[in-house]
Amino acid sequence: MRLSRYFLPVLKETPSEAQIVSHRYMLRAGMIKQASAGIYSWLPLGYKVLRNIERIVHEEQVRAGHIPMLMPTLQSADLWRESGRYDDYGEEMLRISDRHGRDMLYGPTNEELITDIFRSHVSSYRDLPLTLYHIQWKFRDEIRPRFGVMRGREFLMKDGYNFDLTKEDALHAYNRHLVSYLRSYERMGLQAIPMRADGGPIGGDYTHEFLVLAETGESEVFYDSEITDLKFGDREIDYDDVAQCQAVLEEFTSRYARTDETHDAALFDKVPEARRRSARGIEVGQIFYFGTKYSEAMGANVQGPDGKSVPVHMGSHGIGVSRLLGAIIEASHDEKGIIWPEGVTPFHVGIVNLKTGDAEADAACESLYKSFTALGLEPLYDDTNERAGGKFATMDLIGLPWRITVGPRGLKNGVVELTSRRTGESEELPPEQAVARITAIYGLASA
Ligand code: 5CA
Repeated sequence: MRLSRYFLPVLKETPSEAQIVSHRYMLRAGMIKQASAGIYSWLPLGYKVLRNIERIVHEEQVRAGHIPMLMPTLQSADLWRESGRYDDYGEEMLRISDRHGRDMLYGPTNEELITDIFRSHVSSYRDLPLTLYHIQWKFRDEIRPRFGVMRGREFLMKDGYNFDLTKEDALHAYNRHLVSYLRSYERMGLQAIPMRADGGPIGGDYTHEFLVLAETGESEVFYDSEITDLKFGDREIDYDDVAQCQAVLEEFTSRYARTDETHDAALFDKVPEARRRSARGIEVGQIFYFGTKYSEAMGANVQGPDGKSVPVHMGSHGIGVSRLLGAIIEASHDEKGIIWPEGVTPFHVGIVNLKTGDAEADAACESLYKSFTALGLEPLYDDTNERAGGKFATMDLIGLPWRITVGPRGLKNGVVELTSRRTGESEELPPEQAVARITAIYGLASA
């Protein structure tokens, strides 16, 4: 993309309404614009990152054997009356009536809708196990929407639902989700720690939240510091291997780690004092096993191997896709702006032309641009007439992990400058080598 043709409405001033750094940078970098309280338009740069996060979530869910689909945002109140949650959900639910006076609602989650789909089409244990998921907008009429996309009213969530014959099978589904979430967050450059939590309006008392530690987080958490040393990394995992998934769950949940809702001071005291931590965290996901809560209420039964009809065991599993943008920025920024991890960056590399209009500099930039594009990478080329200082400030603010600076002086010696946004370190090297370096970083074979 050429910056001269892009839509990147960068703000010079810090917006006064933004209280936390991720919200400030998302507004300043022209990623989002508030449409009304807790509801945002996703401008091109923000939209790109949102799509990248979605892609990682999809890839990891499909890898775990879960099946993508799409359910609507608007739902009929009748299904929620069946589960009993229409009255329970309270003021957070946005209730609407259509022209015929039918009660509708903007879905805050989808347990009812998916259970209805399941009971309409599945009646035998032979069709199990089954895990369906979608990535769809949700609406919760939060009393205090704040911090930009972090606590929105309209927000994008991945929600997945497993249907199993037995509790053991459903717990395996729970473990599969835990593993796939660890992988997903690490690919986004985040450490998200599973912590024992509370079921809330979803239900069930077996649930973990995934928390990214950050001072601006809304949750208070207590944990054994040893847990922060754990990494999933690139180990192989067979999602059908029950013991292997169980072992990962045990590895990541055996140490003390709880949100304030389930915090147990007596148990916490057993952790050696030097390792006891209390901190703030951002909840970026939650997994639940709730047994037959919805299947019993809504008659989602299957015929078991013995011919008896039994309600299925279920769980639901959510990732806060839009909230993750805020969480990633909270975890990865400096005083100049955002620092995107390679896995989610909106453009792979920025190209800064120090002297737009200079024939040699223009040609060198064009050549870099073409090389990256041919390799399937997306460069953002600043071909505007802005001063060099302004160009650098914009690149630093929008946080592309790599920048190539091209100017007449360097070109005389046959070199450009490659700069890491994270470390600030720069290196001069011939353009072809800069391309090779970047392609290697993104795991592609260079030309
Ligand atoms: N049905 C279950 C799992 S699919 C469910 O709704 N779980 S949840 O309530 O925990 O939401 C899942 C994730 O959505 C949360 O972990 C959080 O990351 C994100 N989320 C929840 N509320 C908001 C909100 N108001 N703004 C942005 N993200 C939110």
